[in-house]
Amino acid sequence: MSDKKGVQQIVMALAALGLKEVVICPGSRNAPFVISFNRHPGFHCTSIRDERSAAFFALGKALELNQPVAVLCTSGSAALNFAPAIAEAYYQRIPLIVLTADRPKIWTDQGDGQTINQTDIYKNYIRKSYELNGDATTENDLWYMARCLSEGYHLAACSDKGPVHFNIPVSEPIYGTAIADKKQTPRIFREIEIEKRIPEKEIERMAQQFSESKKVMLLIGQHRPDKKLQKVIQQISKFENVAVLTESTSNIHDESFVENIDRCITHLNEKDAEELMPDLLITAGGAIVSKRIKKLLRDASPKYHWNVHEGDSTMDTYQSLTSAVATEPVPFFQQLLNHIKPRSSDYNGKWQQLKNEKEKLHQQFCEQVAFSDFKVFHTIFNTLPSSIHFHLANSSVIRYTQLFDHSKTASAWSNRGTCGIDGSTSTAVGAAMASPKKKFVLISGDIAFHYDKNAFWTESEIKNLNVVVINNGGGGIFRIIPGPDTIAEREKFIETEMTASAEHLAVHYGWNYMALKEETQLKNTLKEFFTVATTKTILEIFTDANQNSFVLEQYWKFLKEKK
Ligand SMILES: Cc1ncc(C[n+]2csc(CCOP(=O)(O)OP(=O)(O)O)c2C)c(N)n1
Repeated sequence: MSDKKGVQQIVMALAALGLKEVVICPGSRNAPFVISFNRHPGFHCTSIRDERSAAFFALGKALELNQPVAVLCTSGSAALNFAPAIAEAYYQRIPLIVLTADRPKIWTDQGDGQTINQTDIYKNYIRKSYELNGDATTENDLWYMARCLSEGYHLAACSDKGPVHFNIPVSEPIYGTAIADKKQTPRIFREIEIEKRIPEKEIERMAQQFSESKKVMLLIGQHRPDKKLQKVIQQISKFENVAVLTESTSNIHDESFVENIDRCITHLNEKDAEELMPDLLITAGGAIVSKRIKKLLRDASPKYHWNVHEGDSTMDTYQSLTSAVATEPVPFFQQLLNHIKPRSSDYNGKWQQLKNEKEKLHQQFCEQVAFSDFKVFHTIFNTLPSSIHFHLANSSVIRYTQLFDHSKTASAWSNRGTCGIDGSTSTAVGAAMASPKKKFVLISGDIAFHYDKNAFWTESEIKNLNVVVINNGGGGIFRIIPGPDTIAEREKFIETEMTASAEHLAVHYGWNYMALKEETQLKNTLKEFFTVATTKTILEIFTDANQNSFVLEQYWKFLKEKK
């Protein structure tokens, strides 16, 4: 290992705490850590050059493995480049252990190269930041480091999931090595996870609210696939007064769920809106994509709103929160299920009727729809085999996905913590590398794809990822949301029209490339892409920006007028 006792202590403590994956960015100041992580048998190290991409890659791995992943960089602006992924991890509550090497503090702001003030550098987006001394040698200092690492690791992994930062100044010389002192076993501690149960009196009060409500809406946001969650929500959905609304990223499915929210609620008249909005809203999971359901619920202001979330239960997205339930959804819903009684209501029936009507109209529209982004998504979701794990870039990709039957996806994920376009590809690459037996497909717009092209700048072999790039000549989202079309600056400054393709990039990084420009080959090409295409294939589908917005507008009109 490095001959620095402080560095040895940090690396050995992280090993003892259970860390396995370390993503390493190049540099010199972090060399003592590079040496120590790489030579320690407990770690799998991946080298990624671009720090922004590396941190998203680590996020994708942590997401997939459901355990902390560390990302390490040298001092200076390298550390700042971790920031976008740290913010994403913060809002998605994904455990990232951020390790930044630093120069000795006495040299901050004294004209030394690659030296910036790294203390609290991520202060708004981090669960906790620690300063550790890589040059530490005394027993007390070494104990202090192991204590901070234990606390931070468990914070990230369990008690307040998310990113935790350790900034570690080390002085020169930095390349010395030594046999680690076996007697120097860091004394770490573990935090015991507590199973939370709602007190009986409370759950009875809540069950009472449930039973008195003729209209109960369960709205499930982004959640990793969870069979137990699916099962308990299916059980609750059998109650007549319950409607369950989900999105592609909820990753739970059932015939009785309303899985295409916007399809059902766009253009609701006042009477229907009143009938369909709940008396009791129960939310669980992370981000909700649909802006329309947020607006409807805010306007409706349900009598009760319970937000069931281990860490963000007090988030009052719908301006109507009455109970913040700070627990995991599965035990809560299981407990609730034991207390609630059926009551007669036509609420579920009304939602099912609406859903079926819109489903028919949707199918009719799809049968005659012209070649466009809409048609591409329709064909993707009609062709995909059930074994594929999707990563969906922001922004029109994740929105189109909500309009189609996504029940066949093995899983769907999107960086909806900050909704950035800066790391979708790197996240997908990280997830794919973490689960080599699964098949992944990233669907991305052209701008998001080019933004994060350094995701492919890795020597590690990617074996289970393909990419669909929807090239609509710029930020297509700005043609399908209201507003940008009212200003002259749209094309140049907002949509940022562009003509580049992904072809040269594919060649540059040794990926296969397929292009599709017309409808005739769409179905067959997608079938081939999903089933036959070898991995590391980029399929670029070119669509017309004007046509895309026109078709989507027609779709909403069709759903409304044909009622
Ligand atoms: C880092 C970052 N910068 C800017 C934005 C604003 N933004 C949201 S979507 C988008 C355009 C995305 O275009 P593209 O990837 O082509 O996808 P499309 O909308 O065409 O599906 C932009 C610039 C953002 N979300 N994140």
